[in-house]
Amino acid sequence: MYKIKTIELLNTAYLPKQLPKDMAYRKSIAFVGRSNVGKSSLMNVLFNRKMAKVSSTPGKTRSINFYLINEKDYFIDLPGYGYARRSQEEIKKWNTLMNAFFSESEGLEMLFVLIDSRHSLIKADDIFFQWILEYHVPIAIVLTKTDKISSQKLDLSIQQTKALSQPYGDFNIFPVSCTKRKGLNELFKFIGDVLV
Ligand SMILES: Nc1nc2c(ncn2[C@@H]2O[C@H](COP(=O)(O)OP(=O)(O)O)[C@@H](O)[C@H]2O)c(=O)[nH]1
Ligand SMILES: [Mg+2]
Repeated sequence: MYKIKTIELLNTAYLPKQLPKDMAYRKSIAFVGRSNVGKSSLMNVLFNRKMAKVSSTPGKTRSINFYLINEKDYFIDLPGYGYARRSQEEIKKWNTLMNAFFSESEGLEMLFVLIDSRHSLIKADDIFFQWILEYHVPIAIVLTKTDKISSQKLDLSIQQTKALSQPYGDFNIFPVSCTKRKGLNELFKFIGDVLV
């Protein structure tokens, strides 16, 4: 079980040159997903305090935020993808920054890809999975907002997510609800195994 004792927002990078030098050797986990999938909410419940901004306007975060946890590990908040109203210029910036990040992320022990449990994988997620494949990073899926669907629908969503993500790998799937605080223990246990 991973226990968070201290949290410090150490670094915010908008450009590749702003990425922290120690990210190559610090053990880290990162979170990514479509805009509005519930990434900030999940990080806040994991942190048990409001560090990440929960937004009503999607597509706001364009930076990579590095949270130093327990003075040794990084929890990394990556900018969302699949936001329809993003300009070509912004997409290019996202690509450049994310490419630089994943090219230097030897310390990355797990990338959590957040998927909305109501929709499972949609086109934007497929595009991301295809893009991330070449970096060979370990991936796990977090199904978010499970309080919004029935338990039968959730079972279906898990099966569907397993099937749709199969072409990209055999990933662990963690269903969570931030509002109902469900599935968090399983996630912390997994994080504990990952960041030994
Ligand atoms: N019902 C429900 N709503 C959620 C949950 N997680 C996030 N939300 C809502 O979804 C919206 C987007 O959340 P946010 O964390 O800002 O998403 P982000 O853009 O991925 O960082 C907000 O209105 C949240 O309150 C959840 O587990 N259950
Ligand atoms: Mg956010």
